[in-house]
Amino acid sequence: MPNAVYLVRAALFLLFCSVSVCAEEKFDLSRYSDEDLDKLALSRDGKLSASSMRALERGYHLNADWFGLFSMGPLKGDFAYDAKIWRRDPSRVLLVDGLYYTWYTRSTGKVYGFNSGKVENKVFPWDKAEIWYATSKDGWTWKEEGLAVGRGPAGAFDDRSVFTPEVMQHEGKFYLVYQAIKAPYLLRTKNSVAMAIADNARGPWRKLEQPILLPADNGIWQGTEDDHYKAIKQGDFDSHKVHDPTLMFYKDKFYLYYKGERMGERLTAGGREIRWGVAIADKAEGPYVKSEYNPITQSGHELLIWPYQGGMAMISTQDGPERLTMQWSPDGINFEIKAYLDAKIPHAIGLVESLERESAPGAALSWGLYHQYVPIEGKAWYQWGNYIGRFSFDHHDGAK
Ligand code: AAL
Repeated sequence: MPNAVYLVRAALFLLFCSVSVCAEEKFDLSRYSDEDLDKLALSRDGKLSASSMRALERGYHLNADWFGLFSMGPLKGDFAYDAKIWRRDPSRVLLVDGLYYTWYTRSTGKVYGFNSGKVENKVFPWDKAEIWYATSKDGWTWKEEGLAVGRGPAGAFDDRSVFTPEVMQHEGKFYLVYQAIKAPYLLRTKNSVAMAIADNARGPWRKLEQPILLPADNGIWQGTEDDHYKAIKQGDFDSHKVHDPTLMFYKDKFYLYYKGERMGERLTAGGREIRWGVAIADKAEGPYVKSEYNPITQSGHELLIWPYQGGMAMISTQDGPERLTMQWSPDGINFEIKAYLDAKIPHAIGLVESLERESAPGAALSWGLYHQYVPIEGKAWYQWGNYIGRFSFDHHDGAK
């Protein structure tokens, strides 16, 4: 009876094979060419270590053109470092009538952190903040132009802070999407994503009356103490925060990518459990429907995603097991790792929309904006200075 023979063989296999030997026996080497093996310094006759099998499966010898290195430096004019003003989280850079524009979080005043004893005290550089914009003729010297979107009146969903903007120019209109917080700003406070629309890059901006995206409402806090690590039920990946909104017109729909944070946050093999999601709408103003595939990543921090070759390329900068990777997806949802990047990735990158981006995976990153922390001795990281700088990304030629 073939079935009985099969069962006996399977039982013997399970009894006597160590994990790695079994994996090696099951591994289908015929799927790989001599060239694949040679590039990974492997031979068809030799034994395969677990690492070698992983290298073949993940294609470590492929996609060298996706690898590159970032360089970063300061800017001039109003973006030169000012210890009294926090400027951070720059949006994409738009080229409008020969002038570069960017929008960013701007705030002033002492930062206390949480539990300072007074709920009015500013907790982070992005607390009690506004969205301002600046322009530049050459991308190096920037002029701060003024307020784009301010906080709402007391009682409104955005009365405490508006920050971390991203911009989209589409069919003659400008759309700002940004994070909003209603007072008080505590550790357990949830935030929302809001939108403002303008006919001109210089405004005026018309805010939508209601947020376009909210955290999932299916987690349960444990107890009443203001501790965001304590939850009876964690809920969805975005049950606590919806951050870093990034809006794109893609496949005739509006894709709102974002970072989710979860109630009762725990650790993964890559550190903090941070994931990205996407919500999709037929119209720019919404309604936005969260994708059934969410979370679409198991990693990442500030959103960094751009259209490439009919799909979407992205960089997962920090947090999670796939941190420091460049990935690509044919449909904006199902991403595969293409390259493993160097740890020196700029924070909160704002891409330049006018760059040619199809010639190479990193072409969209030729230059752009980011924010830099300026450490101050004896102070916590959230009290350090912030300024907006400029980065470039260069394909790394191993022969050099
Ligand atoms: C950043 C971003 C969002 C967060 C805060 C400001 O790294 O993820 O913008 O809210 O930190």
